[in-house]
Amino acid sequence: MSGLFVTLEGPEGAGKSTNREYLAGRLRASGVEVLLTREPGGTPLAERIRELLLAPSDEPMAADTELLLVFAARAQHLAEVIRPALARGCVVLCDRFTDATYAYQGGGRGLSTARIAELEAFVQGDLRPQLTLIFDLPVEIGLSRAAARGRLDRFEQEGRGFFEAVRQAYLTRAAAVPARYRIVDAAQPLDAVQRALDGLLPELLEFARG
Ligand code: T5A
Repeated sequence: MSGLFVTLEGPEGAGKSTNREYLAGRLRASGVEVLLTREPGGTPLAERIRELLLAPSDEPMAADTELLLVFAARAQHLAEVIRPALARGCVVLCDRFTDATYAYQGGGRGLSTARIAELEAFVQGDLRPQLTLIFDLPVEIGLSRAAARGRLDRFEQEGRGFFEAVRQAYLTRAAAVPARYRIVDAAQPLDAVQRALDGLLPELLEFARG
């Protein structure tokens, strides 16, 4: 594979969706072919799995069911979108990937990291993002941004302790493998966040051009 696989991560309301277009635009302006996608989702079938995952329901979803649905969507996304785009040499910019599974299903739900790693190896083989930007911010700021948008999805209805564990899991992963992660202070005003992304651009372009 000759492309570059970059993922955007962070807790709820961190600004990933707001900033992914910005980053894609900056990369495209520099002559790079970018494929912008997201998880869970990214293909029609995986988007249907996303609906199952996000819709509040009277029947509680077992944590293992949630984990398997996340990886089922990922298998489809990898087969239909991510692997072909990387093979074409694109920069794949993906809003959430398996770090979110370690953070939400591992940190938030308390599922075993070893179990997640088994599924990661099964579904992805040795494919991992080359670079991951973590949009980090205090939980209460992210939740109030998410709440301001209106109706909460199934994850957003979790309590503060869940999101503190999610945030901590992200930061722990970043600290363990600092070469792969860049932390962006997402609590800043949007223009400051975008200046920080501009600062990462030369490095991203260097990665993309090999
Ligand atoms: N999930 C996902 C798992 O549990 N396991 C997995 O393996 C995967 C892949 C996805 C859910 O699925 C879970 C995690 C998630 O809960 P989603 O809707 O994609 O659902 O959830 P998020 O990715 O969290 O999307 P959000 O929209 O909540 O967060 P974003 O994208 O980080 O935030 P964004 O850009 O929508 O911004 C939120 C609001 O804040 C404002 C924006 O205008 C917007 O209104 N904003 C700012 N305001 C002030 N200052 C800034 N700097 C701002 N940046 C954005």
